[in-house]
Parts: sequence; C-alpha cells; structure tokens
Amino acid sequence: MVANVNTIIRQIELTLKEEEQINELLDEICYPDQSVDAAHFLSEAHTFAQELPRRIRREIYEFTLYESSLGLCVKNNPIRGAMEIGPTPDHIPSPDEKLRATREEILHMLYASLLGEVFAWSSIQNGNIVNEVIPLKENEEKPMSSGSANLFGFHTEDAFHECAGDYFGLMCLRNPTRTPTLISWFDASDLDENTKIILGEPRFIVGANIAHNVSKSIKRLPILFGDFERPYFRINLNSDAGLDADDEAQLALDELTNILNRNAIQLSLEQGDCLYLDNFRAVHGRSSYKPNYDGNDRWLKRLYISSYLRKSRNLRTCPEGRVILID
Ligand SMILES: O=C(O)CCC(=O)C(=O)O
Ligand SMILES: [Fe+2]
Repeated sequence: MVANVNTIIRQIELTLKEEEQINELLDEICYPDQSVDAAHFLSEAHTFAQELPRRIRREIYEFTLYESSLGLCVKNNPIRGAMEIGPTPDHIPSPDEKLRATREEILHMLYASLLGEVFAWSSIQNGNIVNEVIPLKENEEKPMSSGSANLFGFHTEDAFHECAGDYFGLMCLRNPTRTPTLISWFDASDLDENTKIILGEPRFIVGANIAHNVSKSIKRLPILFGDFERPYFRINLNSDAGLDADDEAQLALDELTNILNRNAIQLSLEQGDCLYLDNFRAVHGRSSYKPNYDGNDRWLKRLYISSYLRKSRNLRTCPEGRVILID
C-alpha cells in the first residue's frame, strides 16, 4: 500500500492562540526592527525556544524520541507580508548579507533548536547558517536545490559526510507553483535479507550534491546503519555511485532505489509551513518546475540540525562554532 502524506509526516496546525503566543515571543526577540544579530541569537535560541507553545514542544520532543513519523510539518506559522519579506532572492547571499536573521528565520531556528543544534557547512552557500532554496537561472538544468527544469532526485541531506545532520528543515515563504517536495522511505521488511546485509557493508560511494564545493569522495560507506530492524540510511541518487566492479552492491542499491521510488509521496509546502524531516530515515527531493525569475518564485529556508554538536568538534573552530569546515 502506498502511504499518503499524513501517515508519514505528522502535520500540526497552530491554533490562533498558539500563533499569538509565537508572535509575542518573536516581538520580544526582534524588538525593535524585526531582525536580530544572527550569531548572537543562536546562543540564545534554546533558551527562547522553551517559550514556544507547550504542545509544539511536546510534539517535537516526541518526534525525536519515538521516531514515530518521518517528519513534522508545523502549519500556519506567521509570515509577514510580501513587502516585509521582500522578493525571492536572485543570488545566494554573502555572509555579510546574512549577519542579521529575519523574524521568519528566527522562528525556524527556534523550532530547530528543539530538535538539536543548528549548524552550517563551509562548503555550501558561503557557510551561511540559514540557506536559501531559490531557483537560479544559471543552475536551471542542474541537480541541485537551485535547479528547476529537472527532477531533483532522492537524497538524505549531506549523506556524503559523517556529520550529516540528524534532521533538516525547510520553511516555506512562498510556493506559488505549488511545486512539491518529494519524500520517501523504506521498511526494512521490504528488503530481501541478503540485500539488507550488503547495504550494511562499506561498499558504497555516497557522493556530495554538486552544490557542495568539496572534493569527490572515494571512500566506501555502508548505506544502512543503526538498528537493522529499523535501519537508518544515507543515500544520494543524484551522484554517480561509481560502484564499478561491485555488481552485487549495485543490485542492492537498485532494489532500495525501486522501493524508494514506489513509496514516494508529494508534499507541496505552503506559505507558513515549517517541515522538519528525519534525515536518517527519510529521503527527499523536488519535482521540476518553471520559475519566472521575477522575485515571486518559490522560496524556502533550509536549516541543518544535529542532535550532537560535539560529533563535529574537530571540524569547528570553537565549542560554540556552528560552521563545519570542510574542503
Ligand atoms: O526544494 C525542495 O523541496 C527540496 C530541496 C532540497 O533537497 C534541499 O534544499 O536540500
Ligand atoms: Fe536536500
């Protein structure tokens, strides 16, 4: 049976009262100009996040603890009007342009802080903490978040790296084309026992998406990890796996790919949706679409979230540093 979106992504609609409570909290954090110093805010985000509505805090904690769904989508979040949020950017902002976090970005980081620690990669979007998922003309044909003409294939975010986030978040500021985010998963019982064993062996080259400015990986990793009854996985169907002589590994990967394609669901994010996916248990991608490059195109804000920041301590300059330095 193919699932519908509600069975795998828990959807939470904010009540008016909860929205009010959130607005009050944002008013306090943003006073007086609807933005804050981004770096400073991150050191305070956990503390402020304790003032989000209790129901939402409980939902987020239960999502991390029980792994009861593949993602959470908090709906009806307050987004300011078009004038205030501005046009969809036509370039990836420089670090200077991201020194201040906007009211919407603050809310996204507050939710993310309930899931873990927000971090960034030096190799993508100039090391910015909040990434822009926007169409760029020069990348139209490419398999990356700023592409649009082709389907962006299934991947777990940053699968190539051992410090890949446990969760990853997308906040929707606008999606006039209703372009769906694609989500999929697999159930271990759908895999042949031998396939499962092979997928758990370090026989796979899991490449980085081309948006990352990193050297090509040649290290072989297992696709599956964790508990093999309910495995976690890392995969990137956009990068050439290059399994050369290992036909058995290729067949196992093909079997998993077929299951992921069969289970795929579509979720068209709407303005004010904040989606947080379990990056160890769900893959995501995006349908193709046609942007106009007129400032009104689809615009999402992306965050990377780790359950355990110390895991990457050797790649960051100080304990509280948020940027993983790689090349
Ligand atoms: O555009 C989307 O819905 C997903 C894009 C994506 O995979 C990403 O930003 O990492
Ligand atoms: Fe992605």
